[in-house]
Amino acid sequence: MGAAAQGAPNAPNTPAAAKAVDKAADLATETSVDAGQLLTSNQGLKISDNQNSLKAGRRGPTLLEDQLLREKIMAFDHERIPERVVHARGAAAHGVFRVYAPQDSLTKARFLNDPALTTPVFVRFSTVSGSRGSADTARDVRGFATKFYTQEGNYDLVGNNIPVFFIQDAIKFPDLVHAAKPEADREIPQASTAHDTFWDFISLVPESTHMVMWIMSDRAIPRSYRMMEGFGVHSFRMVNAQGVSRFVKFHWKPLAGVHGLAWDEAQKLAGKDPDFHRRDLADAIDAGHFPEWELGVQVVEEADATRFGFDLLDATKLIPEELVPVRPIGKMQLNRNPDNYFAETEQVAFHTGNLVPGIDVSDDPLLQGRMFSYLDTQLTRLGGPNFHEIPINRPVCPMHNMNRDGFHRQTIAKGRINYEPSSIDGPPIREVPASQGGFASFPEAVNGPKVRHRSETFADHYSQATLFWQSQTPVEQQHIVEALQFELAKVAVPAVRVRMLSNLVNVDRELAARVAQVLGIPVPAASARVGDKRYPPSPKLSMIARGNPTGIASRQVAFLAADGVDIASLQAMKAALVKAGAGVKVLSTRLGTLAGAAGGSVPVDHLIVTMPSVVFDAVCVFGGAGSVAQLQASGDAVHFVREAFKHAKPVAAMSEAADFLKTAGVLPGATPPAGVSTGTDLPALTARFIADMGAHRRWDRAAQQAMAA
Ligand code: HDE
Repeated sequence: MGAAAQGAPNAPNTPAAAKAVDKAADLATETSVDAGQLLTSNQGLKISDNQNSLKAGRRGPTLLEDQLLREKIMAFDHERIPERVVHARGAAAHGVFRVYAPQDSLTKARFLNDPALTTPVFVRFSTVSGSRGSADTARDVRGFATKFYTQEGNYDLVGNNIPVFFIQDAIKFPDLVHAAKPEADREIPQASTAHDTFWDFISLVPESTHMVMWIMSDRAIPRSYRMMEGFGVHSFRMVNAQGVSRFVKFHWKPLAGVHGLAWDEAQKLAGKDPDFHRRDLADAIDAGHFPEWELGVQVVEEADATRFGFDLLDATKLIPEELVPVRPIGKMQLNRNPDNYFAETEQVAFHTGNLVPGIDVSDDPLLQGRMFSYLDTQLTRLGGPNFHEIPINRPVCPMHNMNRDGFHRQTIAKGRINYEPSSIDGPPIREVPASQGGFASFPEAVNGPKVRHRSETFADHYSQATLFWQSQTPVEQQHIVEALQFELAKVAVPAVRVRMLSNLVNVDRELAARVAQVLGIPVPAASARVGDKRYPPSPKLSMIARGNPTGIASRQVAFLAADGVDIASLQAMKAALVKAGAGVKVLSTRLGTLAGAAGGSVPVDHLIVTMPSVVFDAVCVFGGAGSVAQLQASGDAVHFVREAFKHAKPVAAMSEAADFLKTAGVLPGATPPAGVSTGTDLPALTARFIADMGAHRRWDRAAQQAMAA
């Protein structure tokens, strides 16, 4: 453990010592730079030959005594640790959190009470069901796990990008995950729920219906980790200094808006750039486009736990924001990429039980199971009980206790006292009363018989699924219908499809009918249901109706060009887009530089075939007769624009490049389809293009369904 770490054994944890520590400085004590150094063994022995093992004779067998070969191969053989049983695929970043104003009426948590305090954070985003090497853009819920390195200890908010969950009780989690993961006999399909076992389980567990609506929506194929909401999902408690406890639901609201991919695009990205989200996060931070989220809370008095017609302890339910507004309390910014994927992103260990005074858990039976699971899983994954000493996991405040020994212990605890209480060898280690900052669980009164039982207040499985459906815009509803058609069409067992449709009838008859029509089966009778609460639609549940900012910072734009291009227009458009924060790449059919129609040259960034349309947000084609003719002759260029069009992306063409759009079939008549801009007036074209990009996609573009790409 680094000497500068506040968690070092000799650091006192008296209040006077508890000053802010920069997590980056803490990690720096462990950071090593190999560049320019002399090559040594693990023991520091300088190595003279790293190319050849030690042999008996020039062509003879390798000697057992070759300690250098043995050490190197030993390290290599053990580079892998077990991947996370869920959320194996992820990417992370460092950042900071700051509260806007003291939240003392709500919580005594110090990091939520001092606006002058900057709390370091480490955030890991993930998919759930795919393995570590799976594609980023699978249809799946995304993990959104935040570790706050507070002065009172680490606080982990281990959430998702969807505010509800599939199941109500932790005892069903292994079944859910088994059903969603690749099927047990052949281990296929990878990172996809479009298979029999998932829908078999889901159709038999109607409490999952609300969550199913969310994962069939575009929330499950985000454009970027930076463009997702985050949710604590469960009701947690906040407790103030007077001991008053209230329920809170946590929300992360991205300042970049909430945006999704097209499903066809997500599938293609899985092959063309499986690291799409990972790359997007790292590139945005490298470019200085630091992702930001506001932390918000919905607060409910404990006495009101069932006032809204559902139970706040039921993780398949949300509180509509129109019922209880989200109160913004602070802001998080991610501003530094990890230095080493394994040391930081892979070894970070989150735990719902990492709490600080002023934040506590509720009796939600799903959360209760998580309180057990997270510590338990790290024992196997990180190889013993000392994972809290791994640099990314250790707190920035002092840490002292009598936990001892075990695999990989780093701390050298001095003296013979390894128990508490003690009276010899100096002043004893001592407890801290709650009044002085010690953690004390909220003294909730509990009684009742010991039973295996699901509360009757959890029984209504469909009303909020209907709320979600009815809160979507028509385009979003269409995407949900198409996702259900896709997934259920991949189910081979007819009875599973029918049973799922019976559940969907309870959500909305028309929804079930639209799915059934493509499956080629009649709409079955509704399955049994309990409860029928009517909610007014909640626009905040819609990615579109919620309202999003229209800036284009960090959006990626492709310029298609070839020799003979109108360089002046290309440069002027590029300058305008870059000024607005977008990234621009020139793509062509060959690398090198392109000659301009009126002289000059422009460098090519990528071949069209290596950077497909799916990795861009928008595409612009430039004039110059020679350039247009070459692009018209390139199947890859034509496909690029057709595909961008199919995925509802803004397409622009300057002057005679409109002919190229005609060749590509995206400009069928005199009036351009929505989000397709042409013209000879560069400033006007640029303004339209930027406005279209700010709206993300033209999902309403009528012709894209028919586009073959
Ligand atoms: Fe997790 N979950 N989970 N989970 N979870 C894990 O912990 C578990 C649940 C979530 O980036 C595991 O270290 C149970 C809900 C995230 O490292 C494991 C139940 C939510 C991450 C585990 C749930 C989450 C995990 C696997 C049902 C949203 C990734 C590896 C009772 C609120 C954290 C690990 C990271 C990871 C258990 C349900 C979020 C096995 C038993 C609901 C974001 O401990």
